[in-house]
Amino acid sequence: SKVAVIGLGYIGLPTAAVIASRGIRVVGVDTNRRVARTVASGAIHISEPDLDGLVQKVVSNGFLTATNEPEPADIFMIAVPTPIDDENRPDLGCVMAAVDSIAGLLVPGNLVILESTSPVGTTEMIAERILAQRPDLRVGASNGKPGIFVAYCPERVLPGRILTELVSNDRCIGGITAECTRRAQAFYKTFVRGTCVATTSRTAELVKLTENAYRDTNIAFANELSLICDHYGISPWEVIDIANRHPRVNILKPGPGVGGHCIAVDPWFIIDAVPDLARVMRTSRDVNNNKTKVIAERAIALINQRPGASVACCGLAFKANVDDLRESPAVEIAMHLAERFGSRIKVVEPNIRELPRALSNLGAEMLPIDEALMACQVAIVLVDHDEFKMIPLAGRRHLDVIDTRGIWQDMPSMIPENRAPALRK
Ligand code: SAJ
Repeated sequence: SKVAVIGLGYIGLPTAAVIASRGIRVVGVDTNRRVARTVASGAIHISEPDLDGLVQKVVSNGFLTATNEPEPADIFMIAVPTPIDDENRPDLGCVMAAVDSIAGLLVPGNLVILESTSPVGTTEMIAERILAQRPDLRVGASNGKPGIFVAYCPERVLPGRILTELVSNDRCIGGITAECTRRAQAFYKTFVRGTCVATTSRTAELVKLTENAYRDTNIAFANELSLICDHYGISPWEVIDIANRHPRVNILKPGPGVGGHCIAVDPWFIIDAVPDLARVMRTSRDVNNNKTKVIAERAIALINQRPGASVACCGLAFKANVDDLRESPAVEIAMHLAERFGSRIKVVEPNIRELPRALSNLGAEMLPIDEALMACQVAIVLVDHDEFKMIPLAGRRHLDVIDTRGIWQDMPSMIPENRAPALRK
């Protein structure tokens, strides 16, 4: 059989490569010509451990090809972005465009799978959209004759561990009909080692949103707690460490806010649909966004107390040990600081080669961690990269630190975010 994967991003490309590595013919489709060309040449345009080698292998042995235009296949997987707009409403434009691009190619027996994070009801909407363009088709099977099969199967891999989690994670698979589910399940079992749990498309859609909303809410609890600790002048790291020794307590880590394109986005797909019911989720979004503002304000207040001091901004990525700057609270905070303090801001981000233009235009420059800590009098830790955790801190007593990730708790001169004297009311 042949699989067409529509969208060659962080999910589509690794998925296409893993399926191709099982000896199944895969065509990757991306409307971005540069992306399609890059993949077709056996190279990759995103950074993810071990993906380069895998793509090179499956392209050179012919199991993975890439192009701009969808072509006939047995199975179509849609893995395109579903962002939110300025009003926090889901933007399904890419999904609908992908559906329209394949509708004309479908023949009875084809399986269409949506992987993109989507509001409840989207998969049913897709099926209706296809049937509106193709009145000759039906969904499911009747009297032994197949129509097309439509199912939802959300991705749930963690960036940085995608190739491992793609195979080992349990999957949740929800078809429009039971036969749709069964067919999609049979397909996923060819490359997933985790359990492929069968359900309905609407349940699968809500499961995906629930997972990320749950994490967002739990991080919000930690972020709220960090401000409460701050009020009392108590270390949040110590409170969490001790509280987590309780067998039924497991508090996540506070930080400078929640970034990435999933956890900070997906709860809105629920909140937008049922605003009156999603009250904790809504508040969690506000709490996490507010944490970013609070950190920016505190950093500005501290830097204002050190006229002329250079400031090491440690980390830009949205989380540890990745190069992904999308929706990163660290970038937002660094931008605020660079807008005010220009060339006094020294950015440290070991995972990227060049500073984003917006920051360099404001006069900020990039330094390696050791040089930055030597040259600066103030350090703002925004990401818990391994490189930062490993840096020896002895002899750096001159530094005033706001450590939003709690990686330098042992540092003698540290001003934990909850104890910055300048900021105590
Ligand atoms: N964060 C904290 N404190 C924590 C944990 C995370 O502040 O204790 C922050 C991170 O720094 C980051 C953000 O939250 O800014 C999100 O990071 P993450 O590692 O929790 O998640 P993502 O966005 O990399 O991936 C998530 C995962 N979802 C869950 O863990 C429920 C992943 O499994 C999903 O596949 C992915 O979203 C997605 O694509 O939906």
